[in-house]
Parts: sequence; structure tokens; C-alpha cells
Amino acid sequence: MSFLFKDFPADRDDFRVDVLAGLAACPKSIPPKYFYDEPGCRLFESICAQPEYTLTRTEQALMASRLSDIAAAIGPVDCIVEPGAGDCAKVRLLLDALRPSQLVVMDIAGVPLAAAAKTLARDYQGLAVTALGMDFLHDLEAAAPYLQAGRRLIYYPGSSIGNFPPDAATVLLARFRQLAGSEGRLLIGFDLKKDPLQLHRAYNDAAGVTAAFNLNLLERLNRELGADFDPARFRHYAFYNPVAGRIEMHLASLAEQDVNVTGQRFHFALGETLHTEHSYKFRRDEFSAIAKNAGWQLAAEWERDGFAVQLYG
Ligand code: AVJ
Repeated sequence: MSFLFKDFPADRDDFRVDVLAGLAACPKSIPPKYFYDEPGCRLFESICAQPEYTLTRTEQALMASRLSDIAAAIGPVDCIVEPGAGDCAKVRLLLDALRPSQLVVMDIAGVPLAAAAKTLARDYQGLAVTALGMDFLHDLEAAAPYLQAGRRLIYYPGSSIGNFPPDAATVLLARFRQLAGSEGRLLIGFDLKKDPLQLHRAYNDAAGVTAAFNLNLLERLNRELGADFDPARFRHYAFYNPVAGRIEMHLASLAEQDVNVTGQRFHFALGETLHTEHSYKFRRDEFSAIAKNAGWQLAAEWERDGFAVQLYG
């Protein structure tokens, strides 16, 4: 078994600094990457199993049904790099089809990442697995020394790119280009624009799992920063904004209240929201225009039930 885990610390201070800046801003916001503490990771996996949230299952079905076609379009690959790999479940199909010699996975949640990556290393004999516990938005460039030479494929599934407004998405994709090199490729999955009501339901599931995921952020602030949020006094509020082409997720204050975070006090007016996530939806041509600005040329694409996978070179 060939397995390496490297943790890139400094998380906790970034978290505090980002939270204090976000709460002081107007409108208030916290970056969505902070959803993913251990309870948050579990809640996200549960969202993916909800009947209304079809995104993950649709992508999986697309990948499974078109795998040989996708692998042929990608061609030979030595190293697969997956930023934000989470439980490392999605990359297995590509490992089976492409048989690279190295897999590099990164995630801000380092502990569950290391466990999942170790299991992969056991299951794929002869595959060198490198797990980097890092906030790749911060530290992506620090991954470069861990990548073996050869042809690289960046795999960025799950519409994670939808968390970024177009300008920030362009910057991130350009950093992927830099890491992949001029011979590198990018396989990326994203959710397509569709019936707004269908989108609305996906972020307002009947079982309340998305609400619990959103509210867990407040509990995390209480646990890790000693904040005194009362989650019962905030409402999960998610809606599709068709003009901006995105789901917006907020936590709306149900009262006029003050909250203390690391000794600083923040005021919420009744109905004021803490914005927690954007989840952009794209048309295929809109997305390829963004990728083109980041230095990627569209090579092939696949679509199924409102979800797209595109290959770039
Ligand atoms: C992981 C960013 C793709 O935007 O659909 C799911 C996160 N948030 N339900 C998404 C999420 C609420 C998810 N991404």
C-alpha cells in the first residue's frame, strides 16, 4: 500500500478571521467552505441521499453510463488530482477506467479525508495515494511538490464550482490550469439551469436536512469560537434567484438580537440574514465561456437530467 497524508494547519485562525470579517460586513456572510466540519460532512452526505437533491445521484449515473466514452476522451493519465474530494467516493470510477499511477486528493476536512484515502490505497494496489488536508482555496499551489511528473487530470465534480461567482470561478479554474500544466486536463461537473421550482425543492428538502446543514454552521461557531448563537432564533432560507442564476442560502434572524463571537458583539435586525452559500447554475455555453477565460479549451461534454460534465484541455 502506498499512502501519504500531509496536514496543512493554520485553519483555526483563518476561520476566526473570516467569520469576524463576514459578520462585520454588510450584508453579513460566511464562506460556504466552513460548512464542512465533521457533523457538516455527515449532513452533506445525508443531503445527497434526499429524494429532492438529485444532483449527486445524477452525476454518478452520468459518469457510470458514459464512463468508457469519457475515459477515451480523456486519454492516458498518470496523475488524478481531486480538490475537495470529501469521502473520495466519486473518483473510483475514474481510477477503474484510467488506471493512473498517482491520486492526489485534497480537502479542508483532513481527518475524514485521510480515512477515506487510506481505504482507497488499500483497494487499489499499485496506486500511490496522497491525501492533503488543506483548504485548497488557500493552499492549492502548495500541492504542486506532491504531484508526480506526467500527464495530469484535475477532477472537480459535484458542481462545487457553483459555490463561486463567475469571477472567482475563473480565478480558481486558472489556478487549476497552472497546477495541471499545459498538457493537463480538467474534468468538471456542474448543475444546469432548470425549472426554478425543482431547484428550490432541492435546497428545501422535506426532511429538513439542508436546514440542519445550514444551521450547523451556527453550532460550529458556538463549538469552535465560543459564540453564543441560538440556532432556534434563525431560519434556514434558501431560494433560486433566476436573475443571478443561483440558489442563495441564508440564515434569517427571527428576532432582533445580539450575538457574541470571540468577545465581539454583532447585532441582527429582525429578518436580517447571514448569507451562507451561493450555488450557481449554468448553461453549458455559459460555463465553457468562463473556463475559456481561465485558459481551458472545451474538448468534450456530456449531459444527463439537468447535469453536465465537461472535459477541457
Ligand atoms: C457541494 C456546493 C455542490 O451547492 O448543491 C447542497 C452544497 N448546499 N445543499 C450545492 C449544498 C446545500 C452543494 N455543493
